[in-house]
Amino acid sequence: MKKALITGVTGQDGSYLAEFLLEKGYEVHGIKRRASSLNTERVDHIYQDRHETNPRFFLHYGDLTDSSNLTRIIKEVQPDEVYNLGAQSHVAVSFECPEYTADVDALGTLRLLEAIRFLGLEKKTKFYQASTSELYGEVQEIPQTETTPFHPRSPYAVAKMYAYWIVVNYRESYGMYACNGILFNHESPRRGETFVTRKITIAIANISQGLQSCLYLGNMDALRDWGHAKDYVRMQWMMLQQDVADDFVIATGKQISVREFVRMSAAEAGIILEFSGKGLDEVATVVAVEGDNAHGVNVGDVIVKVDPRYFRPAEVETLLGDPSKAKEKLGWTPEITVEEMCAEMVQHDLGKAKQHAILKSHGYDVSVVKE
Ligand code: NDP
Ligand code: GDR
Repeated sequence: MKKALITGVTGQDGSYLAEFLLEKGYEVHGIKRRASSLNTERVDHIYQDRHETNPRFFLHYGDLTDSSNLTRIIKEVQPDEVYNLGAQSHVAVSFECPEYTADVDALGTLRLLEAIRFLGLEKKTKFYQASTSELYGEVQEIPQTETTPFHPRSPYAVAKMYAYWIVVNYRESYGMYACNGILFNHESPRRGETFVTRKITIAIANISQGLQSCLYLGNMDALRDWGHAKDYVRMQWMMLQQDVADDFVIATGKQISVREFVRMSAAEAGIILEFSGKGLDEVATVVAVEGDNAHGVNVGDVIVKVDPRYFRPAEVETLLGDPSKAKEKLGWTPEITVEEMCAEMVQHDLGKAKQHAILKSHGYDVSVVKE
C-alpha cells in the first residue's frame, strides 16, 4: 500500500486530495495545525478513529515552521509521496504578514525537502509542490506556459517563487523526484470564505435570502482562469506517477473577470444584475428577479459596491494559463467548467443561507460571513 503525506490537509485542496488518494487505496497521512477552535471541518467526513479496523487516514499535529516536527513525521511515516499543499495562501494577507508568509511558504518547502534528504529518502519519496500562477504576476506573455518568465507581485508570490526554485534545485542537485504544479486559481464549495469567488457566492446566497444587503468588492476588472479543485488534485497525483519529474501548468485556458463571476453567481440565484458607474463608483443594481429563490431582493436594489479596502498594493490584473503540456504529456483535461463550478458553489451556499434564514425567522441569532 502506497503512503502519502499531505501538508495542508485541512485546506480546500488537501481535503479533495485526501479523498482522492483514499479512493486510490493509499494510506494517507495529513499534517494539521493546533488551533484554539476545530479546523478539520473539511476532512471530518473521512476521519477514521484509530480504533477502527485498518484505518488508512491519519492526522498528525505539525507546522511548516517547525523543522524537527516535520523531520519526525516524515521519519515515522516513510511516505512514498509528499504533497506540500500547506501555505499561508491568501495574497492580500501576505501584504499584512510578509515575514510569516515567507517562513511558511518559502522556508517551509525547504524544511520538507531537507528532511527528506537528511533522512536518506531522496530516492524513495516523490515530492509535489503547490506552485502558483501568481508567479507570473505582471504577465510577460499571454497565455502563460511553463516557459513564461516570472514577475511576482506580492510577498506570497515571492515566497512561492523561492519554493519553486528550491524544488528545481533539489531535483537537479540530488536527483530527487520533485515537481512543481503551476496551478491557476481553482475553487469549489470548500474554498476559503475570503477568496473572491466564495466571498461572492456566499454573499449572493445571503442577499437572496435577505440576510445581507450588500457585497463590497475590490478590483472587479481582475481576470482569472478559474477551474475546479477536484480536477486539479487529480492532476497533482498524475504528476507524481511519471517516470521523470517535471513541472506543469494546470489551467482551463479560459478567463473571466471578477465582475462576470458576480453576474453569473447572481443569475444562478435568480438575480439579474446591471453594472453601472466606473472605478470607486461602480455598483450593480437588480434589474429582474427570476424564480422563487431570491425573495430577499427587489428590482432597483443596489447589492454590489466597491470598497477600496480590498484593493492590493500591487495587483495581478490578468492570468490565463495554457495547459497544453499537461494535456499532451499526461492526458489531463479539466472536466468541470467555470459555469458548472459557479452553479455548484451558489447552490451549496444557497442551501446554507436558507437554513440560516429559517433559524433567523424563529428568533435565533445567525452570523454571516461578510469579508
Ligand atoms: P487553503 O488556504 O485552503 O489551505 C491551506 C492549508 O495550509 C490549510 O490546511 C492550512 O491549515 C495549512 N497551513 C497554513 N499555514 C500552515 C503552517 N504554518 N503549517 C502547516 N500548515 C499550514 O489553500 P488551498 O487548498 O486553496 O491551496 C493549497 C495550496 O495550493 C496552497 O499552498 C496554495 O498556496 C496553493 N495554490 C492554490 C491555488 C488555488 O487557487 N486554490 C492556486 C495555486 C496554488 P489551516 O486549515 O489550519 O488554516
Ligand atoms: P488570488 O485569489 O489573489 O488570485 O489568489 P483571490 O480570490 O483572493 O483574488 C482574485 C482576484 O479578485 C480580486 N478581488 C478580490 N479578492 C478578494 N479576495 N476579495 C475581494 O473582495 C476582492 N475584490 C476583488 C483580487 O484583487 C484578485 O485580483 C488565489 C489564491 O488561492 C492563491 O493561493 C493562489 O496561488 C492563486 O489564487 C492562484
